[in-house]
Amino acid sequence: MNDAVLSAATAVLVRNWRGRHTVPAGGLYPHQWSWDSAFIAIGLRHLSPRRAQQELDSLFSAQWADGRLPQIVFDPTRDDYSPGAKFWRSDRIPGSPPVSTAGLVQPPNHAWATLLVHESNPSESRRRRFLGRAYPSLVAWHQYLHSRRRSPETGLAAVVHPWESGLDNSPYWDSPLENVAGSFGDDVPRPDLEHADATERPSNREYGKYLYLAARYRDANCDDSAAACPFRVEDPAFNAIWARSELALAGIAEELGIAPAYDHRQRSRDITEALESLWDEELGTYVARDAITGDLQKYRTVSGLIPLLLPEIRRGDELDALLRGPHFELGTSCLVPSHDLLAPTFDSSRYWRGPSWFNTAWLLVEALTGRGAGAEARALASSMAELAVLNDFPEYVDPHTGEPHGTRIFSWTAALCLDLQTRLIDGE
Ligand code: 9WN
Repeated sequence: MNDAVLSAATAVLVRNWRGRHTVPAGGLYPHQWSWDSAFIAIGLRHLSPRRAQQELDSLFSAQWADGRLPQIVFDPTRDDYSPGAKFWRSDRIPGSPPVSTAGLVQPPNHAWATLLVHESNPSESRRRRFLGRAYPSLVAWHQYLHSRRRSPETGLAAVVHPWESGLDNSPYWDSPLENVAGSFGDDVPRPDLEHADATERPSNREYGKYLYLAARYRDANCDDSAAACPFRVEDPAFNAIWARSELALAGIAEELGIAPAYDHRQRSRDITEALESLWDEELGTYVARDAITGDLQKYRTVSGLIPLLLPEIRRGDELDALLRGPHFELGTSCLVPSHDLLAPTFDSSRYWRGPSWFNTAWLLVEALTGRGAGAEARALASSMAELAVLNDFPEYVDPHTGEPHGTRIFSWTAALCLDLQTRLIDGE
């Protein structure tokens, strides 16, 4: 099994490599995606630390003048994804990079991935001055989040579009999206449906809102002011990943032997503390908050469990219990469902409204390891490998049956299984 995982995962990453970056999947996602690249680099580092560095370097070279790392860097030879380069026309937006990109962002897992890539081969990393090049980009990226996305009142960063969360059609966004008055309507381009079944993807109604919000943001030159952003939501996973990456930035500055640009550990603590305002006592989990209405979005989702990653999170014991209880059934369900198994809104095949994903499972393997639950972490890692190899590295699976959904030959599924196989399972 071990060799089968390694060789099959390697084949996926070789097939999806495009010279300087890896596409998430050749058909459905033919460009470079931001948080995908960071997850992919975490796996690639075991095959080729140099390729893992290139993966991140190519994303950093698409950074905007204000520090943002874009959600998508477009491959100019592909015009079969919507919304693509022609929709964004980023060359007309002040501060955009020389390559075509989307104007939105994705969760900030990059500093964490950068440190992990360095640690896989420190001498090669030092020889190529990888961290020295990455650190200023990562600081600028985090400062963008701090200065342009963070609310001084809550201390948390907001996403201005569901795509920015990476958990695109989570029930968290239902009510904030309903409050957005405009829409492109239901008749929108859906090239994604050529690669995945309509029952496994967001609805046309959601896409109408997605495109409206993206166009409005683009037309405001991707300015983060309230007028350009009728959707602003503070998400637990986005902020927890940011706090985790601040710890990695501290480690990078230490490794470089330089004075940090600011106190990264303090910032991580500040975000961790700020997350407490997302705690919902009744549900026993962190939830998202609509930053416009102030309303908590009362759903149990995998996003609310991700703060378990943070060493100083206050409600760790409650989250541990939630993860193992009937709503997520760690050890019984396949991986970790993206949404509460018992909720009326749960849907076992539709994208982020129920199916289990490999990146969130990887994040929870890390969280469990950090909390001393090594046996459960290894069991979760083993079931990731098994489900991945059996089903051609699917994008997501049914939490009850393990049936694969979405696209196949999906890069982060391969990369993260490869990482855990190498580090946790074979490394035992
Ligand atoms: C929009 C690439 C991306 C992931 C997201 C996932 C999905 C895109 C889409 O695919 O989103 O960004 O077209 O549905 O939700 O997390 O980064 O793999």
